[in-house]
Amino acid sequence: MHEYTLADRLAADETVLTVWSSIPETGLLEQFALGPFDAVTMDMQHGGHHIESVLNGMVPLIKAGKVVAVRVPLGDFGTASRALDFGADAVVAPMINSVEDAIAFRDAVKYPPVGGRSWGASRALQMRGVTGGPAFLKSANAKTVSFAMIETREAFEIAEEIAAIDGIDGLFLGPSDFSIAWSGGATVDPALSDMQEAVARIAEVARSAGKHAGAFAANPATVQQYVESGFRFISVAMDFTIIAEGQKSVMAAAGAAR
Ligand code: 3PY
Ligand code: MG
Repeated sequence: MHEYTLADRLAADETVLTVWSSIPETGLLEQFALGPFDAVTMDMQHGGHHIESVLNGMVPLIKAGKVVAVRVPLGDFGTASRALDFGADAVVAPMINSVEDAIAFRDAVKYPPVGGRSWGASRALQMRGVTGGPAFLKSANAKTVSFAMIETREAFEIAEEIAAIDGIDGLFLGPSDFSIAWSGGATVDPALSDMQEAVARIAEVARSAGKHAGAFAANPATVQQYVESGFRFISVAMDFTIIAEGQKSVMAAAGAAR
């Protein structure tokens, strides 16, 4: 089994690229365990992942030394705590729109004295090869990463306050929801040009607070733009897009484009 690595890699300012996993199949996650992505983010908010697929799906990934992140359902911080108990490296909480939301999230995922996470991480200890509760208690807050998603104008306005909270390790941009908010509901467009300065500002706010910046790149061609802005944990593509593109490219290579 492998130790947690995401926190160390981000602290070293490495870029960690993740696939966004929506299809709750361990067999598919095994393929990502063998593939080129640094990380897999299992999506329980809009994707099909559920508690059992997260529990089972992270096994081949951890064995292969991949970073495992879980995006939890809206407002479901208890599930964030469980994902960490199972052995996840990182948890991503959507729509953190107030300091109260951020504190409730923090309290569920960080042990005292930082938060109020409840003890029960036996599986994480086993999966991560940690011997003894006290050793885990001592290191878990620093080794696991909590990302608060910034997806609305309210969140953007208080991003500095959210980033300053002890136990919130990073801000994570959700560009689709952010574009809906930015345009007052007129459109959904992660590439919205008049929003990009605010997008870069999210990374700047996180980094100046000594925290990490993450983002969902709706288009892999925008990953470098996010890197240049200071984002380091970046989703490159969704699983079903990869499968759709792969099918098309195989058929095209066979001279049978459909
Ligand atoms: C968004 O872009 O709103 C997201 O939540 C990414 O999945
Ligand atoms: Mg969103």
